[in-house]
Formats: sequence, structure tokens, C-alpha cells
Amino acid sequence: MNTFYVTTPIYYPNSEPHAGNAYTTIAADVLARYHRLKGYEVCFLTGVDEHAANVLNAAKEEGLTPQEYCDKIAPTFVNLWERLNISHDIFFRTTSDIHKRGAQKFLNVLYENGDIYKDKYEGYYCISCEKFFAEKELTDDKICPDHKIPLQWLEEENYFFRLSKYADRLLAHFNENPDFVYPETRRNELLSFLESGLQDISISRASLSWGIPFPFDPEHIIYIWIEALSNYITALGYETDSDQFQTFWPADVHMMGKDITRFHALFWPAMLMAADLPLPKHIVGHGWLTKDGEALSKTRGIFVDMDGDIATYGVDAFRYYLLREFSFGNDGDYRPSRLHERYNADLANDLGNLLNRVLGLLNKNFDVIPEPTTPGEFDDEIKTLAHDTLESLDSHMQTFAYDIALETIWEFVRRINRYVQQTQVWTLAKPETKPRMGTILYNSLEALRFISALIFPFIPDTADKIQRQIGSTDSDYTLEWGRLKVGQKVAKGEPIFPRVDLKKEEPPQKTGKTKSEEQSKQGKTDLISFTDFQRMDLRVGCIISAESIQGADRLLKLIVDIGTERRQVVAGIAEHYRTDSLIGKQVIVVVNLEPATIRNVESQGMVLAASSDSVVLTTPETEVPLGTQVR
Ligand code: ME8
Repeated sequence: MNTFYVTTPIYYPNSEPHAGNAYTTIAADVLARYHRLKGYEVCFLTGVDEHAANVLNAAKEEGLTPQEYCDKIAPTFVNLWERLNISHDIFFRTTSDIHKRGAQKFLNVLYENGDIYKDKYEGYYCISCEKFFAEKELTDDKICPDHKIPLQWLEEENYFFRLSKYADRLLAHFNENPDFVYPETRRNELLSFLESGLQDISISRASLSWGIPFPFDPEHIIYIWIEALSNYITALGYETDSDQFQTFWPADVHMMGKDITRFHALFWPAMLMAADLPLPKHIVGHGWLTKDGEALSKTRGIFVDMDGDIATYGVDAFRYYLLREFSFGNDGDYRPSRLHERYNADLANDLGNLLNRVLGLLNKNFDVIPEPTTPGEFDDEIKTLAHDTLESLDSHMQTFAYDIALETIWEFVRRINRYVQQTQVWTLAKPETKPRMGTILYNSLEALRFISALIFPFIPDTADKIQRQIGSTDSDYTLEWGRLKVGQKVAKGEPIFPRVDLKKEEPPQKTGKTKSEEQSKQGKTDLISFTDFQRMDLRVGCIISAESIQGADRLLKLIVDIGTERRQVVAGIAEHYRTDSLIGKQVIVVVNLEPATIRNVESQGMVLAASSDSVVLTTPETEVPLGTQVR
């Protein structure tokens, strides 16, 4: 069986995890789930990096020993991973005995191979990065560029690792394996660092007691990064050369943020070379998650309200937003308003409504899933697209392009919405067309089963909900068309993404006033704020009937299908449109307008039109699924 070993960084437990840590871990989880789905034997490792100076400081502040402090914080990581549906196989702690013994064995091997020597070290050190800064990296104020804290001057007798000895081999490895580091920008940064030459690195600390002692000199503690990197092998049982180690090493993917790619793509491979072990296949360094342009950070106390957003929108919406919104290699600003929009447009509307609509039609017209006896227009196109989508997904996953992978899946979701629309399946309930209706509904439901498998790695809860609603008792995530069982009963269909009203507002502008407030101060009183605009719920609907209203020459009574329901709308367009010319026309409907009674007829919304001498209905440029939000 093929194997797949994916890791996250082991995070510092100096405080509870934040959304940045969640981002990396979710990205690794997608890979783990995806490979399990494809039949790989998977090992997914995550954990905490406990011997950090920041942990020591945080423990002191609380009057705890570092071990007590770690014992308190480590479970907060486990809890978050449970809440986020992370499917890790190992949660590893570097205070475990298996790690201590494994790290010491690793150091011994490097020592015995002649790659460790003793020398004096002096330089500036950041206790949050846990690294020394080279002369060329220092700024005048000696502040860490990432953590914005003063660097500390350290002078010590240290052990050194002969990193410089491996520069040529590393360069050759980079050149022979162009996909060793993702994305390419990160690879290029590392390559130029490598080309500028490598110096030996200090790998011990004499002044600390919180850490793992050197096996050959217990006066010295192993430098945290060396010990931490070795977790990728010690967690598998490197110490005893276990079966698990033999099965899974080398790692397929080390997933992390861009801050620590140098450690993983240069120092770690060089140490593995020194220990005669094979190198990991891919080092993947994603961009920063930012808040108002500043990277989230435990040290700097920059957080987003992850818990609040998960409580409001659910775990899957949070996972979906992170993976769909940001291009994986780039930084991305976390914005609750965008999460809200993605929730409504992609999840509730495109996917949730499709499921509801198909289940509604099926339950109304059939007792069980009907047999697809009557092929017709568009059926083959749908099947081909299902397979093409799978192929695209495969290739996007190879390059960690989560956003494009999800967009590809959603193109398929939107195509199925169009299929339902184009075939006008709801009009086919007559006996002579019912077999065709059954076939279309079978295909739509099979498409939903297929979609549930495609989305499973990204939003597993939703995939499970879809499977349950389409009547699968054992979820069938097989990525082959036509597996849906005829004769199966389907559920009534509960909304999988219930409506959420926007509670939060975008933070005000830096002046403390919103732009509209500023502008109204300048006399431009006719402007509305973006938030005001966002309160309007505009949807695409389709006019399915139009009739005149007695005694009102200018008004028409329209019935408009807005995807989830039908609305009766009174519109002042009678002088401009013949009733029969309106049927089937897509229009934009204000769906959250207070109902009004006009000439004794209730109007449950408003259709938009350009209005001057003539009145012209506003329609989408091309046909789109009903209920699509307009913004
Ligand atoms: O560096 N955006 O631990 P750490 C996206 N213990 N991801 C972010 C992020 C942000 N704003 N902030 C943090 C360590 N991360 C070491 C690792 S591994 C052998 C040792 C994520 O707690 C991202 O994955 O500082 C980053 O690389 C990691 O958290 C740093 O976690």
C-alpha cells in the first residue's frame, strides 16, 4: 500500500493556539484526509514544542513549573484540533520520553559522524524565534522584525553543527528536486540564501536547564530547534527503528508557515544527510494570516475571534473560508465579513440550496431514489465534468492550490444547479415525462454524492451531512460515477447551512469614523455606508408567472422563484412588458424588503429595474443559479 506522512510544525505552547496555527493544521488535515480517501496508508503528526524559553517565562509568570505549564496548555491544542475536526494520528509532546531518547540518539549519531564540535558563540538572539541573528540580518535598534521585541546578547561556549559542510549537497538537492520547496517564491528565497553560503550553527545552550541534555555532555542543553526538528522522526519511533519509522520516513510533506522554512529546508535536511537518513519530499511554507495587515501572533497578542466565528458559522464554514479565500503561498487578511459572504454565497446558496431543492423535488414526486432509465440532454456532460473535476482536483492538490481546488469543485456544484434549471425538472411530473424527471433527479443526487466525496477532505462534516440526507447509511465516498443506490429512501432535507444574519461590522477606519460619517460631515449626505448596503439581500430569481391586477393599469402581479421559495411580487412594469414575455426571465429581487399590500395584493419583495421614461428590468448578464446573491 502507498503511504503518506504529513506533519505540521510542533507549536510553542507558551499560550493557547490561534487561527494561524489552525490554518496550518487544517491545511495538513486536508492532505491527510485526501490521501486516506485515495487509499493511502496515512500518518498525520502534530504536537507541541515544549522546551521553549517563552514557555519558561510564561510558567514563571503563573508561578508554575514549565512542565506544569505545558501540561495545562497542551490540552488546549488537542481540544482545538478536536473542534476543528483534525484527523491527526499522533499528537506529540517533546517532553515525552520517546522524544527525549530519540533526540539524544540523533545527536549521538551526528556527533559520532564527526559533524558536531565545540566553540565559543556570541551574538544577538530572539527568544520568540529561538534563533541567533547574523550580523547582516540586524537592524540598528536590534529588534526582531517578526516579534518586535529586543534581541538579547548571548555569549556562550557552544556545540556547533557543521552545516557549511553540506552546502554543496543541499544546493544539488534543490537543483535536482525543483518541487522540494513550495511555493516557488519561497524556494527562490531559500536558494539565494543557500547560494550566499552557509555558516555552521550553534546547537547547544549552556545557560538553560529547561530542555534535553546532550547525551555526551549533560552540562549542555540541545538547542530547541535541533531537538524540535528531530520530532518528525522521534515521533515515529526513530529511537528503536520501529516499523512505523520504517514505513513512514521520509515524510511526504512538512507543512508550515513561511517563517520557519529555512529551518526545515536547509538545517533539517543537512542534519538528515549527516545522519544518513533520506530527506523529506516537500517543504511547504504558506503565507501569513493577518489582521488588518499584521500577522497573527501569540507573542504580540494579535488574534482574530476564531471561536466566535466558529460558533456563528460552524467549523466547516471556518475551514472552507481559510482554504478558499487565500491563495496558499500568499499572506491573507482574515475578515469576518468575507467569511459571512462565502458562507451565504458558496455554502448556503450554491451547495445547501442545491441539496434542498433536489431532495424537495425527489420527496415530492418519488418514494425512493428512482432508476435513471431515461437519459437526455446534458446527462453525459455532467458525468464527464464529474471526472474532469476529480482530475483537476488531483493536480491542484499536488501543488497545494487549495483555493483553486475548491473553486474547481464549486464550478461543478454550480453546473449541477444549472442542470436542474436547464432541464426544468420540476415541470416533468406528468406521467409521460416522469421517467425523465426521475433520471434527472438521480443524476443530480449522484452528483451531490460525488460532490460530498470531493469536499470531504476540506469540509468533512458537511460531506457527512450530505451523505446522511441522501440516505447513505455507510457513507460512500467512492469517486466513481453511478454508485448511488436506486430504491434508497432520502431524508426530508434540513438546511445544512442555516441562514446567519450579519452581526459583526467591519472595524471602523483608522480615524475612528466610518467613511460615510466622514463624507456626511463634508456635506455629502446622500452616501450610505457599506454596512448599510450589505443589509440588502439581493437575489437572482426567475419569473414563473405574471398577471395584471384589476383596477391597476401599471401594476403586474409576478410569482418569482428565488431558489429556496416562490415570492409574490407587485411590480410597476405593466406598461412596459407583456405578461407572456416575462415568463422565464431572470431578475434581481430584494428579498428582505418588508412585505407591503398594494391594491389589495401582498408584495413580498421588489424586482429591480432601470427606470426613466421606459422601465427595463435588471437581469444577470448570463443565466445563473436561482437564489444567487447579488452584491
Ligand atoms: O515556530 N499565519 O512554533 P510556533 C499563518 N515551535 N500561520 C501562522 C501564523 C500566522 N499569522 N502564526 C503562526 C514554532 N502560524 C516552532 C516550530 S517545528 C519543528 C517547530 C503557524 O508556535 C505557522 O505554521 O511559533 C507557523 O510556521 C507556526 O504556526 C509557528 O508556530
